[in-house]
Amino acid sequence: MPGSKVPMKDNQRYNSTTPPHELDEYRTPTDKFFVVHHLGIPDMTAAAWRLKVDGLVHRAIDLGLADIAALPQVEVEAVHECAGSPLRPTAAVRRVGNVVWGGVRLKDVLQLAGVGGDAEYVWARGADSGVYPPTGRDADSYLKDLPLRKALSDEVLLATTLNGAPLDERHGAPVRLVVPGFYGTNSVKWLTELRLEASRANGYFTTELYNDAAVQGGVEVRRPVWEVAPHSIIVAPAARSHVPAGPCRVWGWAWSAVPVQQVEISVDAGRQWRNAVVDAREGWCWQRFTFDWTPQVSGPQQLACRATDANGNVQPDSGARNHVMRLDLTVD
Ligand SMILES: Nc1nc2c(c(=O)[nH]1)N[C@H]1C(S)=C(S)[C@@H](COP(=O)(O)O)O[C@H]1N2
Ligand SMILES: [Mo]
Repeated sequence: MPGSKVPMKDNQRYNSTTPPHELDEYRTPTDKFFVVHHLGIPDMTAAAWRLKVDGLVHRAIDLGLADIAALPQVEVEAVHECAGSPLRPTAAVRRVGNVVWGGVRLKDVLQLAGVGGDAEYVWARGADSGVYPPTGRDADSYLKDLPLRKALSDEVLLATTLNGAPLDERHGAPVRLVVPGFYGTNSVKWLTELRLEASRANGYFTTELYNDAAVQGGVEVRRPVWEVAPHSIIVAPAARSHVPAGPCRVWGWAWSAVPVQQVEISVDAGRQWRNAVVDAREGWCWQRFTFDWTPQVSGPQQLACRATDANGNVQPDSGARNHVMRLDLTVD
């Protein structure tokens, strides 16, 4: 509500990461699903929750949970990946999970207000506020933006459930945005406002942080951290494990904003690469890959995996949030 700021329950910046070898189920159970918040957790109660839809709309509206419950309810299973620290965009944290979200389509909510002809972006605001500890900057809310075309896509939800249970407060209860195909940072938790605008939001977490420097035609450009780049992780064998000599099944998960078409495995520290078998993508989920390996020598070995997506984008070797994962183990 304008002017009435939601108090914070705690001001603790928080993140948790599940190691790849524990992500051994197609659907990540909620207790193994990572959590990230930059400013802490706001003190939101379901009864008091309101969502404003305003800006370039035909009529500004204000919704409560009963209005959300009255819209068609849908589920989307999707991979959810954190882009990592916005201050270290080239570090790979591999903070990821594959979960089922339930709720309503963002487009159905926007249509209640009517999208104005000049609207190009949807700004999404969370109720959390306060200091972002790594830089000391005071943020008066967590504000992100989406291109309107993505916002109107069927897979983008205002979620009220996670893995079939009511969303818990750490994951953004009572209502959060979920943007399959885009990095987790865009999936605003504790959502309180959707605003249609002709330009990008000028928030700290939109146009200052979370923009990658890139060079395009010799000119330096800044690219919003939106679409997920191809990525893959080895689930088994685990890093630093000992595997017996003899046949060994190497397997893991691969994903990207578009389907992954190839995963290659190296068992010799990146000198040679061979194709793994990759399952087809279902919806917005990650894809399983498997590779049968019979080690030829015993002792320390290094495995690596590398995904290529349907647009031909391939994981870089180093220096990116999605750079190739390498894993050391010992063959006994
Ligand atoms: N309101 C709000 N939404 C937020 C954040 C936040 O700090 N505040 N963190 C974002 C980041 S960086 C990620 S990766 C995801 C994490 O979602 P999860 O904790 O449900 O896994 O939430 C995003 N949404
Ligand atoms: Mo994140």
